[in-house]
Amino acid sequence: TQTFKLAHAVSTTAPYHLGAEKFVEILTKLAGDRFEIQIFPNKQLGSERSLVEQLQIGTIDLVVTSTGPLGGFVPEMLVVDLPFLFRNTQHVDHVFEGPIGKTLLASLQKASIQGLAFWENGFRNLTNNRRPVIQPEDCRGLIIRTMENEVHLESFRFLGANPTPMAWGEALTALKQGTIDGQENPINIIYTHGIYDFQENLAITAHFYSPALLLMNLKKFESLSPSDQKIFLEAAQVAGRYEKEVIRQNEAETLKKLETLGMRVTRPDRSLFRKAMAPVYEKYQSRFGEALIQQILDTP
Ligand code: EAX
Repeated sequence: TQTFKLAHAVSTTAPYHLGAEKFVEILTKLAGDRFEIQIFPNKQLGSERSLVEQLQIGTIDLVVTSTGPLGGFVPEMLVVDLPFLFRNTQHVDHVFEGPIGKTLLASLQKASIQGLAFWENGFRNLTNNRRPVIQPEDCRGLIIRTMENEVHLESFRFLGANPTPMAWGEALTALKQGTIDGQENPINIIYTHGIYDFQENLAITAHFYSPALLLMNLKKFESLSPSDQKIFLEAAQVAGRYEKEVIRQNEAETLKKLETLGMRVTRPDRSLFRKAMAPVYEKYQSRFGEALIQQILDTP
């Protein structure tokens, strides 16, 4: 039996963890007990950026992560983090299951990473402890934690907020200590990390779509036989579809739970936020190429 270490940085109730367990289940169904996957959840082996670094050198074999920190390893990945780029989950699936997704997965190889499949973190919403957010002006001066992602940081600067980049573990501590005013994450992350305990206001801005990925150390992937590589890719794909369904089917119900748990939910006019963040496109389309951004926007 070949043993692989799989790590992630979210709680064991979060969809990434459920997806990782599904991946193991499917792999076992397809390959019997030839592979043993040990899951290290909940930031045990470090933050997402650190997990990707360890994946590159091979001390960790598989990682589930958001694309948040990936732009620092593979600049092409940053295009997916542009605000209001994805219209809905159907648009998301058409992009990431099509040629654009394949190209993005291939771009990871030069960083010693094999992208096995796109999973999902989700559309990101804004929480804060200072005031309900109805329009961009309400964000003025708010100290908002963002992921370590320059497109996210720039987008919040254009919004008039005061963004500060942090790993997720640091963000949780800062939220508990009240040293920051807010953060932004999908509903499933807000719920599975108890953010409702220390954040009062939730604005359904859905300002970024946050993809996730199941990644594998490239050398380890290439050491597999061609048929076993197919098995790993197939298991990653099927587990990814399961993980997306878990997020999407529970979204409405989880949002109701957040309200019951005391969060005050606002539904701002998202077009105001899109307009406020739009200048970040000018800043980045020279880097990503207008063609790729247009290709994503034109995907049905
Ligand atoms: O990947 O760091 C973040 O805010 C991520 O969205 C979260 O931990 C899941």
